[in-house]
Amino acid sequence: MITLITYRSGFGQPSFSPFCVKAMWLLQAAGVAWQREDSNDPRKMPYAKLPAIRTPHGLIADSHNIQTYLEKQGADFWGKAVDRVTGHALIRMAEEHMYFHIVLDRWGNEEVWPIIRENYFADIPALLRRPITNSIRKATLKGMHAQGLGRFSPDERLDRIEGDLTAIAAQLDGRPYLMGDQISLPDYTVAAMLGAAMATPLPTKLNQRVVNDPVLADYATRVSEKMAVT
Ligand SMILES: N[C@@H](CCC(=O)N[C@@H](CS)C(=O)NCC(=O)O)C(=O)O
Repeated sequence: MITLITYRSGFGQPSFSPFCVKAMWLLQAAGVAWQREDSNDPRKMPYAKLPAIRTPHGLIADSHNIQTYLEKQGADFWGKAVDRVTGHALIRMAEEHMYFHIVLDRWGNEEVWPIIRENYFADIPALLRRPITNSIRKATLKGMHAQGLGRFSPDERLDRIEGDLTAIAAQLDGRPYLMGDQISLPDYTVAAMLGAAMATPLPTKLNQRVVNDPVLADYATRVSEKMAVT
C-alpha cells in the first residue's frame, strides 16, 4: 500500500495543494492501492514540500518523481496521446507559471489571506497562528518577488496568464481532454491548477476568469469527476 503524504482537503478540493491533487490523480490513474496521510508540515520531506509518497522502495518526494516512480512500476499515463511535446509544454506552463499565479492569488491578496491562514493553518493553536503564519507568508511572498510575478499587480498578472488560459482552451478544441478523447498526464496537472484557481475562496480576478469560462470550468470539473478523489 502506498501512502500519499498530502496537505488536507479544503475549498471543495481533495487537497489545498494542486500538486497534491495531481499526485492523487496519478495514483488513481496508476490503479495502485493507496491511502492518504494528511500533514501540514513539509519540513522533514526531502525537498521540504508536499506531496510525497511512502512506498516499499522508500520515500518519493515531488509529483514528477511520483510520476516516474509509478511509471517504473508499470503505469502508463500517456495512453494513446500522440503529441507528447505539446503535452510536456502544457505541464511546464501549468507548474512553472500558472501555479505561481494561484499562490499570489491566495497568499498575496489581503482579503483572501485571512481565509487561507484560518484554513491552511487551522491546526496551529489560535494564539500562535498569526505570528507563525505571518513569517511563513513573508517567506512565500519573498519567493514570489524573486520569481518575478510577485512584482506585478493583479491586473498585470491576469494579463500575463491570459495566454495560458487561451492556450488550454485552444488545445482542448472541443475535445474532452487535452490530448483528445482519453485523459492523460497533462490533464492531471493542468486541471489541478484550474481547479485550484476556481477554488480560491473569494472571487479574485483570476478565480472569476476561470469560473466564468465554461470551456475551462467544465474541463476542470470533468477531470476532477473522472478521477473521483474525495
Ligand atoms: N515540484 C513540486 C512542487 C510542490 C509544491 O510546490 N508544493 C507546495 C504546496 S502546493 C509546498 O509544499 N510548499 C511548501 C513550501 O514551499 O514551504 C511537485 O511537483 O511536487
